[in-house]
Amino acid sequence: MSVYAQQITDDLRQWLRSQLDAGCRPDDIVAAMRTSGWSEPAALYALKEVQPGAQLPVDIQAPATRVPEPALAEGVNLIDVDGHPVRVLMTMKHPRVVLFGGLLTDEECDALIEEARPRLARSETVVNATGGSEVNSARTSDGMFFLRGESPLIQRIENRIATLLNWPVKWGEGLQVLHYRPGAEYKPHHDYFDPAHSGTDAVLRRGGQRVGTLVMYLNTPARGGSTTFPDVALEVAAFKGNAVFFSYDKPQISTRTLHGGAPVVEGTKWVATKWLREREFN
Ligand code: PD2
Ligand code: ZN
Repeated sequence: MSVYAQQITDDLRQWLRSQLDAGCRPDDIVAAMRTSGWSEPAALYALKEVQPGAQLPVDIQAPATRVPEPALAEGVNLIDVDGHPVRVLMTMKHPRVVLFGGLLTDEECDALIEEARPRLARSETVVNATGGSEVNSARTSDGMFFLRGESPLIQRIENRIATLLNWPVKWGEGLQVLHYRPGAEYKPHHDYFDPAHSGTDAVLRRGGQRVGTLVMYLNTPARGGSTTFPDVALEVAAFKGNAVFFSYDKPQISTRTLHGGAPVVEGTKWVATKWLREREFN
């Protein structure tokens, strides 16, 4: 059984539909899923998703959404990620926030900036009504997206993130690099897509919700540019090579994951953001 067995993938949906089309009884389908590692509630939930009207034996609640999470046994302050040591500088439970030290080397930060620089353009934000994007005064940085696995450097960083956060590379969006000049900021927002907005359905078709964010600092701004979490009055200073991770198991403000990029006061700020989805993002 794969460790991701409890995740409802397109392959699973297809298999479930084929079983139902072939006239299999829900009980038998669930029994088959249980033999390959599914818990009964999760199997029933998956079945309900492909056949909303199905008569199932019990009333099903959605199982908790899995989220990315580093392997942090109690007291762990250093994680060896395939030979690369990553320090654990701070953890918080609610919101789930982990601050990593030395996730990227100085050379990796510099190289990422140089790969991104020629492709920077004014950053856009998602337009909730349509799911498209537009320039917005809440976000005054320049940015660009890499394709997943686009270069050997990107591959190396993506593999490290996947191992650190126990989340498959394919379930992540392409890396985004942002450059903030003095005065530039990213006003507080949530990274998940608001289910109440009409454009969200279209966005979710590609990989489901965002469930985690990793913001990697590629330089150390002279002053300003910290990442803030206003709900809990937390401020994370930007230091080259460090990264702040936070996760959200539902697209709700109760996750306390409102966060922003404070204005850069002096110097500039470079970050790379990796957003992680519920399932494969293509
Ligand atoms: O640059 C940041 O500190 C920041 C703050 C809030 C980045 C993001 N959000 C993001 O890329 O989502
Ligand atoms: Zn954000």
